[in-house]
Amino acid sequence: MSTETTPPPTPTFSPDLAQHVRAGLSKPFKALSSMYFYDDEGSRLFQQIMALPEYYPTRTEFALLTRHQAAIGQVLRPQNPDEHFFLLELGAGDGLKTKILLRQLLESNARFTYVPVDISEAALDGLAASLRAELPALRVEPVVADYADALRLMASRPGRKAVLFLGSNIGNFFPEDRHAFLSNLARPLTPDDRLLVGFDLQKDPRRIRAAYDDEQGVTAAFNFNLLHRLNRELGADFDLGHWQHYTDYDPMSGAVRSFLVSTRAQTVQFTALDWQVEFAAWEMIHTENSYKFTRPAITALAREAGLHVQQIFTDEQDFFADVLLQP
Ligand code: AVI
Repeated sequence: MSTETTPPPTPTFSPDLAQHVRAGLSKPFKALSSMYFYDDEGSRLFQQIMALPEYYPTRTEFALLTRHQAAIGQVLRPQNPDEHFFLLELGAGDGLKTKILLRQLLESNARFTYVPVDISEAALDGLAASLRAELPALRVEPVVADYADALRLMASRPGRKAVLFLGSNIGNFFPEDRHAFLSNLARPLTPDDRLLVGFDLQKDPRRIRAAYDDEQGVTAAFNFNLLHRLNRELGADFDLGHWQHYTDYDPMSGAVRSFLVSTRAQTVQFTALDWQVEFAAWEMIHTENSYKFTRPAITALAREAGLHVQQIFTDEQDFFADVLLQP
């Protein structure tokens, strides 16, 4: 019998993630990007968040799209009904809300190809399968990509485009990155193209805060999944028993900020990086921003990115806005 033991598997990790973690956890106020929430488990948890009673944005935007589907379908498609266009959706996820528009466009005989772009292959596979079953006539070309690659793809694709960036994903950027992102998104657009962006509006601060700190703890699990991911992919040894989820809402800036809080002094080893990080008791890692907007802020943001606000669609309670922007 061989006495050899199987060597432990060498963790394979993304150099981008490794570099990001080293940089982020070396800052005076430690920070990690919420972009790394969305591995397959994170995407699954986000699906659960969207169904939570406290998490109003998804249901509200769903109601908004249902309410304004005919008008939105009309402004997204070219005036010439025979002209083909690409309906490109950045951060498509499960596409539940978008199906309202897809149905509307199909029923009005629009000629288009739906290009859902998402960072999670599992989420896109699920979406493609459900679209095949529910909307067999739809032309779909899913693309697994992050936002930067999606922007490159968009710029390289000839033909008319209607770009969807729904769900208040725009709120997850820092203000300076948000500006750069929207400017990059606007650059390849021609006056014939369309851009529909979802913004969560400022409202009762308690309602906003509750949406990011739900009773069942699903948002906490979503935040903790980032540490599980680092344990899995970078051989880290975060002990989840010594971390808490913490969220606050600052009405002055409109930012919901989420943190992971170290409840005691601790050292975390990253085996795959041959590196370790010290955390003081109650030190935090900033993990996410979810900005809430006012109408003047949306108009100013659009203008700075070289875009005009053409139309604002809102829900009955004025909680959420899908804004049509054009160069
Ligand atoms: C994806 N994004 C718009 C969500 C938001 O509301 O900022 C992510 C999220 N984070 C915690 N709950 C939901």
